[in-house]
Amino acid sequence: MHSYAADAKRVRQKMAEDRHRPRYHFTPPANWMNDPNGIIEWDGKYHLFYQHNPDAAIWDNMHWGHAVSDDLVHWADLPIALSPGQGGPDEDGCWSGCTVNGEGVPTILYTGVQGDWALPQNQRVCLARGTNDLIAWEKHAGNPVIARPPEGLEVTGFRDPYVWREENLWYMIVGAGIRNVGGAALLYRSKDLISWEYLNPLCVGDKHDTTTLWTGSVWEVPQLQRLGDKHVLIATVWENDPLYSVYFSGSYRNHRFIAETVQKLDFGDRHFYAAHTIVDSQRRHIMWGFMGEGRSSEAQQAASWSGVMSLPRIISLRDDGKLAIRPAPELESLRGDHIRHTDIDLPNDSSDFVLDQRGEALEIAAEIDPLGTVECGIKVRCSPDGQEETIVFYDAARNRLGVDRRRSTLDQTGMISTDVKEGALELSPGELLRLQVFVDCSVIEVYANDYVCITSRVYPSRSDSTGVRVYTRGEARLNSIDIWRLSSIWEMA
Ligand code: DQQ
Repeated sequence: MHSYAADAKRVRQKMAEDRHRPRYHFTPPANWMNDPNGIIEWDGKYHLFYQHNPDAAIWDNMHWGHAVSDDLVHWADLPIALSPGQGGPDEDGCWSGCTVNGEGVPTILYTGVQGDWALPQNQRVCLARGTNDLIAWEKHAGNPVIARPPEGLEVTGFRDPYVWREENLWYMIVGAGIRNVGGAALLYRSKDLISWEYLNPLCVGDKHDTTTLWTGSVWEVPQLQRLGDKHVLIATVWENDPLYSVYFSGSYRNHRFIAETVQKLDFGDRHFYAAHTIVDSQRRHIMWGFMGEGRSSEAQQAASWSGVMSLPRIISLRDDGKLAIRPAPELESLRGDHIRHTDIDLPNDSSDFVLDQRGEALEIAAEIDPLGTVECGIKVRCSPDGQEETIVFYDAARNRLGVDRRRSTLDQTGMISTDVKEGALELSPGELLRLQVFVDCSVIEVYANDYVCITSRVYPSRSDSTGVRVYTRGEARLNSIDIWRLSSIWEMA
């Protein structure tokens, strides 16, 4: 085994007893991780790169961590791909970017930071080329390939190149903000990935518009994807702090993107951040996001790890302009011990239907007929006495789906996020509520009716908070529920 992988395995083994550390979601071997970067399928393998501080569980000194997978589920750690270079344009950080196939050569375009990162002129586009196994990377001697933001634009951010091929040329958007206007994606063009010509803003938001979902001052990690006969612009809204990931659906013509609708990608807000999407060899659009912690920096440092990658999500576009979002089917390979119940009338009283399956790493799939219910849903990470529980709820009166973590921990320090996050889920008359909930220690990922997602993080204080219950306020019918124990993706022996 490569010595980096052996070291990483030892570190993972040491942390295997940590009750909050996910088992089947990707985490860094140790220390800090944030955005997914430059994911690419190369020679039949999926390569995941990620923003990584290898020295501490805090955001600082960004590198590109690296892992590889044959099946999108099990990952093997590889050596760090990019590290800040002393005296170079990435001296203070190798920030987010993408990987493309540059005429047969794996090529990373990323953000180099030198000096005070808050100044947009210190954020520049750099390039590195890899060996065919994507393990060793050489930075382009002429870095940066884009040295400054376009003349005449007063930008408040300039980072996160995303590159695609169109009519035998390369196109790139860079995430930005235009002062007093709003977030923006700036469009460039190149013949060779090295020399870039600025064209125009691909799209600019309006930070003064509060009539639709607010899209803030800076757009980070923008991506343009063609889905069916439409285009979707994915971006992350930053306003002095990470807020949430959004997608605009609309049209791309004459090198401009015209947005028609804007939606949140995930109602968990900053728990699903910096979404990164690839198209794989099966022509599937696969998306990952960074699931930040919901506990104090001190707790993260004490744990020696921070940050989780979401499960891979397959996205497509529905007729109503919304994204359909489903977990990748490959994840079914993790399913083990299973229970199933069908046709259960949930009475209109306060009792919960307690499931005979417990665990910290579960997948739950339920189909509920809401009948006359006011609210119904699934409680996870429940202690036997119900003192700790996290509630995935469907509020039928308000057409909302949410995650309520007000009682997800008995910890009284106030250092753990305990709020309610929710968003619209409008069931048409007679439509069933279909919930798929992934529980993985401190991770909760909820998929509802194939188009609404809520990602959350919870830190139960009790080791017996492993139960699952179904509840209703008002009469409902549980058509079916399946619960699987899911296995770990890491070989610990
Ligand atoms: N994270 C990176 C930036 C990007 C931000 C720095 C998004 O390149 O804009 O770690 O989370």
